[in-house]
Amino acid sequence: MKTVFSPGQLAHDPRHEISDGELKPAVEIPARAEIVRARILEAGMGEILAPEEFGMAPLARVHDAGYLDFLDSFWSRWTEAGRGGEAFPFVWPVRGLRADPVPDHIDGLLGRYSFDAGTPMGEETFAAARASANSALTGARLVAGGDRAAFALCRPPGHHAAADYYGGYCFLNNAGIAAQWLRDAGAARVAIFDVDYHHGNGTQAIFYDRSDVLFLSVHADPREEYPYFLGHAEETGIGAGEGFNVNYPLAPGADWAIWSAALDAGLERIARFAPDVLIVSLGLDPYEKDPISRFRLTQDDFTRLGARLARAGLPTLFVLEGGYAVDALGVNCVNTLTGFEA
Ligand code: Q9C
Ligand code: ZN
Repeated sequence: MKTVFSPGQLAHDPRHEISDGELKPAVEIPARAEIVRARILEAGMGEILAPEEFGMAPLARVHDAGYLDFLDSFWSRWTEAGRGGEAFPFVWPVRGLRADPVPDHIDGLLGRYSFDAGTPMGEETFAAARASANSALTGARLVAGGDRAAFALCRPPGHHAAADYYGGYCFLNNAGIAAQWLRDAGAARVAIFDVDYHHGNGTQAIFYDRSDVLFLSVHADPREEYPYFLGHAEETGIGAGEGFNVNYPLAPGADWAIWSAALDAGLERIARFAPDVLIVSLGLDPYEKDPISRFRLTQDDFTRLGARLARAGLPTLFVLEGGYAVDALGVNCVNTLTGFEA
């Protein structure tokens, strides 16, 4: 299958993040994408294409206009306020405070449009996030055009970003943007299966009231793990979306036997939904040696994952999400994709 990737995605190059309440070296770094790209070339997996430019319109189908304007104007506002380094939010409109009116000052805007302090922003962040979304959109166009599958090597990732907030290293919801684009291109139903270790809170929130996009996620139980405030089993959708959101929270420590039982349950739900396209939010952080995660998938389990996804028999767009065991990312990614193609 073809891979879509732009070197422009590397321009977001954070130094630090706030993790577990402390300032630490950033883990969502350009090397993640470079290692995956190198392994794809080494494995002779197929062509690597540069994304096409889709402009702002497909982003605005999913994201709030004020949020996109904030991302676009962030660096000029930040430097006008006399700042120059990477930015972290530090005040939020939580219960009892007001998210509307939107503040004018950049410090207020950072809090209004984020949900965690773990996600650094810099001068090139929005350009890199746009390039990442263009990779997802180009992959969607390949699948819509008849390719059995495509791999969008998205970085920065997307699944924690909702319509009007960033966080969890995510700024634009690449999988959600691709899903909406596919709907607009004529797909009646799209399923998004999120296998990242962390719950895809942003994707869930975007499609929560809709029955045309089925969202499913296998992830660490939010009682015990980030993002803590979404991803429980009882979140099943609202209104027209009731029954079209499916969470499989698992206790930390889950191995392939436990994890793949949830995977199979999700695939059964997808079969009943009968989508035109499947999007896989491919987080590689369920890996046993991932530095920030506590599931126990082995390198061979990723091959098994690809093979099981292939059995759904659907046109499939893989969109990279998390995964931080940098040396193993390439192997686990290519194992999934070749497992699918075998
Ligand atoms: N000990 C993605 O995988 N830090 N984002 C959690 C918990 C944030 C992960 C620290 C993790 C965000 C795309
Ligand atoms: Zn993750």
